[in-house]
Amino acid sequence: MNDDRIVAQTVGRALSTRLAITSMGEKTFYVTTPIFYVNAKPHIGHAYPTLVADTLTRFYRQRGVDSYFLTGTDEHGINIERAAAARGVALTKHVDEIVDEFKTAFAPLGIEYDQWIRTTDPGHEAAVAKLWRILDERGHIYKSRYEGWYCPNCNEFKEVDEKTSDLVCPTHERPLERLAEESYFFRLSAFQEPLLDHYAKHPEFVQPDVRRNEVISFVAGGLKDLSISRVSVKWGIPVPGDPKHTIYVWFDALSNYITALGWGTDEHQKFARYWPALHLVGKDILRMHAVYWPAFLMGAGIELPRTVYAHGMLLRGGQKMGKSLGNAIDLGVLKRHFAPDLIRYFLLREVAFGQDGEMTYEALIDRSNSDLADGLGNLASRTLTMVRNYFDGHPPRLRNEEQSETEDVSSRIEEAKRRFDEEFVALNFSRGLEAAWAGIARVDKFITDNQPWKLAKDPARRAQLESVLATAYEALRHLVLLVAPALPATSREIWNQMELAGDPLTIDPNKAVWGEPIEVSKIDRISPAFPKLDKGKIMAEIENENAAPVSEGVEAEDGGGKQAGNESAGLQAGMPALPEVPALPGPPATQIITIDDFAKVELRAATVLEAEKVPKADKLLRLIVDLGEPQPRQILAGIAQHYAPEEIIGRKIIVVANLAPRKLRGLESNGMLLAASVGEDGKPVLATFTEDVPNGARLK
Ligand code: ME8
Repeated sequence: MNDDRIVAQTVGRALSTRLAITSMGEKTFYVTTPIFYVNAKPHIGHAYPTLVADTLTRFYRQRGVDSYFLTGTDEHGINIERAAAARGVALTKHVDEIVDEFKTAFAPLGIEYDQWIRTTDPGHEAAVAKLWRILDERGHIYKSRYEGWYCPNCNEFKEVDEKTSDLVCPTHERPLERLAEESYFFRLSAFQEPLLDHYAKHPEFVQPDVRRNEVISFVAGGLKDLSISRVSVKWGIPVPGDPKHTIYVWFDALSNYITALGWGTDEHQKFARYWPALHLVGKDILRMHAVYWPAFLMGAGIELPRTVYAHGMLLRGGQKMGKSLGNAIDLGVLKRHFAPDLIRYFLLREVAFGQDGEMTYEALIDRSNSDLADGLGNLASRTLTMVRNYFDGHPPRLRNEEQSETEDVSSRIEEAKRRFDEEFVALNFSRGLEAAWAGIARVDKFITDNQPWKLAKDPARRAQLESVLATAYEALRHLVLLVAPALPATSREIWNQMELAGDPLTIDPNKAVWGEPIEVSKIDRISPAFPKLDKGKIMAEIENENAAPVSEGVEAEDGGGKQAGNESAGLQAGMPALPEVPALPGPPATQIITIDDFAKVELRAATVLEAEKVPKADKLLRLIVDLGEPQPRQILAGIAQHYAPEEIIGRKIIVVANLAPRKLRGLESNGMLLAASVGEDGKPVLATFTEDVPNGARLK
């Protein structure tokens, strides 16, 4: 397809206005997750938007909407280059291994995506270059020079006041890097008004509202042109016509949402069929999605996404879980102790989508026991057990002359179905599930009030017993269909135990009619769908695992928790054994540290102001050094046998400035000087500079 046709086709569609975040009236549904950096192991934070996307896709598909779910990996850029270097592994081998690890980690959660895009896919690379050329031809790109600060972990240029800033990335708490190089720029400033206009006309474009307001005030505050190429980064897509430049990794990554559908190629049928998308993104990457991405698309004349929805962060101890802090819940631990549907349910029910939410193993166990074991699981097993015991496994069916109580149950179930759909369409998963559980509670109460176990003892009340169990069984059928997108594995399991025909994930709950004829076989195999979890036992097992040595996987870039160990006896009863995430091969941890490990060490230039021997200590010198700080520091150094005090006064040295203070011979040492250990006796030779360096200058 030529560029003009792409533009004409997409601009036409861009004019249509949509008010709902997602809509049941649409023929197609397209949902995306962020594509994940392959610089660290996957953790539950990555799985979060992915399993939400999976649930939504299953929800729409079950209701007959032609749906497409895209996820994948962001594989270019300086942070990936460094992660591979830190492991001492070739780049292509590194990215392939981490991609496999992501896929293997997601599979046990029941995540079934339609496509896994990789930014190293040749088709993607060609389409990104095409998008660049279109923007260039339309005059949106120019060459200039970038000078400023950059966070290699965010892959973001940072606006900082050099006088007041500590030059550390607030998100990653790591030093910013100085960049001064030739760069291509995108005329983002020209899109301020068109973007504001789009936000005003399409309130659904950025959601939730609180995030929309943030984006509007950011854009209203003025937009600067965006640097979109790097000469100092080689691992990426070359700029068309100027291959010394590499396309900025966010330009490359954001394009995945259309390149995956074949945009810019002759195979663009999926683009025509599914675009525009619902983008699920973490609130940490909202600006790129709600400002840069639509501006690129507008510039190229491509229809904008339908909605960019920013979800909240999963927290641990009040802090964002993630690779930076290394506090993320490990997918290996989750997999060993908790059934996938329980993890899905917890994240959808406990964490209000759009807001931050704390995740703990204890809360996971509590939710499982209250809502799943005692709620849905108990309703299923007691209903099916009574059908087996009182009706030889043949569920009684409803008759026309049912009483008003049965009618009340059916109308509550219909109400649950209506509310569930309304909330899921608005991405309020927690409230949707709450509605389904209100239905479960109503059926439970109905059973308890009618005491079928008593009715079963009296042959004269057989018809009443039939009516009670027919109602319970029918309600369960509707409820299982309803919760199937959130609990795919256990819904299928209960459905099979109910001996119903078909797959609950392909039956639209809104088309299931109360009391309709159904195909059902004899029930005889009943087992609890959600066994009750023993909190004390599981917590002790998890703690033991954390204490025990585990097989070390490589923590690329900044790590993120330990590698999963072997399958333990804690595997949940009734759950199939799941494949272990393979440990990535790599050099032993003692030889290789990551760039972030190194970045933790603060090395600074200093001048020795004073030096004297410490009384009664042969080896120690007490030094007063100038580190460019308001007050000089005291440092104790074990060099007295090799350096006389007067020999080193005035010397320029290198100090580890962020070592915890330590007391030696009653004196506090606030740092450590660097020296090489030379010869057989390990004589220290002080490290220094051959050029003039100001005190306090940082070594990197
Ligand atoms: O930002 N809670 O990739 P990334 C919830 N490659 N979600 C979390 C989370 C947490 N604690 N931690 C991570 C990138 N996430 C880019 C995206 S898209 C064109 C390019 C989720 O690997 C969250 O959605 O750093 C976050 O935005 C996403 O992981 C990206 O992680």
